[in-house]
This record gives sequence, C-alpha cells and structure tokens, in this order.
Amino acid sequence: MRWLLIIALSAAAVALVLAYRPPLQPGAPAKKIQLSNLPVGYCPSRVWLIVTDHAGKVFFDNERTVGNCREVDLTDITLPSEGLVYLKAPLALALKRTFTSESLPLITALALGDVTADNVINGADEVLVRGAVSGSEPVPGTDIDQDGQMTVIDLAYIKVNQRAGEPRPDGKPWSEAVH
Ligand SMILES: [Ca+2]
Ligand SMILES: [Ca+2]
Repeated sequence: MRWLLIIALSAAAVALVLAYRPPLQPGAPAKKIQLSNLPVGYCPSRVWLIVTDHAGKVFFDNERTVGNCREVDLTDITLPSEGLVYLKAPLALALKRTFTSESLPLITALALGDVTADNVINGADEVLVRGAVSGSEPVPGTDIDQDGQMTVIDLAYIKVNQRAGEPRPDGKPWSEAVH
C-alpha cells in the first residue's frame, strides 16, 4: 500500500505545481520600446536608456541590449506609472518620450546621422559622410543606413536630421559606450 500512497502524494504534488500560475494580467501592455522607421541594415546591439518620473526621480540609467535590432525590453525595470524615457542609440540623436502604462509599448523613430557621437548632427558629420561618399577612406559610422555602401542616401540622412539631440536629464554627456 505504501507505493499507492507515494503515487497519490506525488500526484497531489504535481497537481499543486500545475495549479499554481503566476498572476496573469490580461491585456497588460508589453513593457518595451519599439524602434521604428529605420533602414533595414541598421541593427544596434545596445542603447543607453534613462527612465524617470515626472519629478525627475531616476528609475533606470544604464546600457540596455536591443532585441531583434528593434526592441528595448523594460519588463525587469520597475517603472513609474507614467514618466519619461530618454534613449541614445548608436549613430542616432538621443530622444525623450513621455509614457504612461497605457502608452506602452512605446513606438519611436530614431534620427540617424551622428557620426561623431556628440549628439548633434551638423556639418562635422556631413564632412565625414560626404568625404566617404566621394571616395575617401570611410570613417567608421559614415555608412549611416548600414547597407555596406557609401551613397547619397547616407548623405540624405545627415541633411534631413540636422539638429541637436535631447540632453541627458542630469546635463552630463551621453556615455560613449553606445557610440
Ligand atoms: Ca555629430
Ligand atoms: Ca550606405
């Protein structure tokens, strides 16, 4: 009879394990930032991410890996119910977006063209790309659309996106880690 008892107890244990489910949140929005409007070849491996609430309290300030070239997952970050995200991606201007729990996932476009990684797209970036397009030895980062060729399209990104990116909320320079 002992083995019957063991089987019964084992079955009960399995049933208990199967009965336990982590609390589900039906319809809970995916906590991520989706990068959009980017050339096919652009595939950043990481970005710098800062999350704050509207009072400026910092919830996250670090590098973040990028999934599938386009997704920045936030699920393991304790987020305020609403606040701000700042994001700096390689070759792109830093951006700032507001979010609420309803507006996640947040879909946002990047402005590419910051070859010099100073968070400004200006003549200094244009000189490098123009030189590479006209046959000079390419400086790393001048292939803006990352299609393996230097063309007028790379130059067009610089022309369209000429401006400064969003500064960090604390006014410090953006880390060079994601350049
Ligand atoms: Ca620049
Ligand atoms: Ca190109």
